[in-house]
Amino acid sequence: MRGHLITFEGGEGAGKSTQISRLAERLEKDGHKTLVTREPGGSPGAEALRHVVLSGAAERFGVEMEAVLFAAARSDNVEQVIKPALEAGKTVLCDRYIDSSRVYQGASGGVDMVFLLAMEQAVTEGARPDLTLMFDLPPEEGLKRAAKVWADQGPDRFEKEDLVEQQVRRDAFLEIAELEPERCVVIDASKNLEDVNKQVDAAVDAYFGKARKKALA
Ligand code: T5A
Repeated sequence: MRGHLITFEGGEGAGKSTQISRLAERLEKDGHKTLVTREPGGSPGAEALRHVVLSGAAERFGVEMEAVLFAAARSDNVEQVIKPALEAGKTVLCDRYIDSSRVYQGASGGVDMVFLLAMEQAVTEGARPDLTLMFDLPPEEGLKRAAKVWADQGPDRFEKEDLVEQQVRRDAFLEIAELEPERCVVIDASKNLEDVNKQVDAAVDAYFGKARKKALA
C-alpha cells in the first residue's frame, strides 16, 4: 500500500499554505489519513536547516552550497516524514518540493541542472510527487500578499529578490507544468480564496478519480 504525494508549488505569497490547510481539513473529513509537511523543513533536522537557508546565512557561500543544503533538508524530510507516511497509506500534502529547487536554484539561481536533477533523483527515490499544483499569479500580486505576513521580520533571502527574478521563476514553474502535464495542474492563484479553493478541489478530485480507476484495472 502506498499513499499519495501531492505537492504545492509557485512563487511567493501565492496562497499555497492557505489552500493546504483547507484541503487537509476536507480530505480528513472524506476519510483520507492526511499529513501536511513543508520544505525547507518538515522534519526536525530539516527545520534546523530551514533557518540557515532562509535567513541568508548560507548566501555568501554560493548558490551550489545553498542547493546542497536544500537537498540535505529534503533528504531528511523524505526519510523521516514523507516516506513513512506514504508507506502507511497516507495522503501527504507538501508545501514546496522538487520544483522549487529546479526553479529557485536552477532556473533563477543558475545552478547546473544536471547536478540538481542528480541530487533530486538521489533524495526522492520512492517519494516522487503524484500530483503537483502550480499556483500561478503575477509576482507583483504575490509579493504584495507575502508582505502582509512579513511583519517585523521583513522578506527572507528569496523574497527580497527583484521582480525580474520573480518573473523568471514564474515562467520556469509554468514551463515545468507544460513539460509534465500528467503530474502538474496550473492553478490560477490570482482569483479569490473561494475560486482558488474550487480549482484545487477539482484537480485533487480528478487525481483521486484516476488513481481509483488505475487501482481497479
Ligand atoms: N526555496 C524552497 C528554494 O529556494 N528552494 C527549495 O528547494 C525550496 C523547497 C520558502 C522559500 O524557500 C525557497 C522558496 C521560498 O522563497 P516560505 O516561507 O516557506 O519560504 O515561503 P513560501 O512558500 O513562499 O510561503 P508564502 O507564505 O510566501 O506563500 P504561500 O504559502 O504561497 O501563501 P499564503 O497562503 O501564506 O498566503 C499569503 C497571504 O496571502 C493571503 C493569505 O491570507 C496571506 O495573508 N491569500 C490571499 N489573498 C487574496 N486572495 C487569495 N486567493 C489568497 N490566498 C492567500
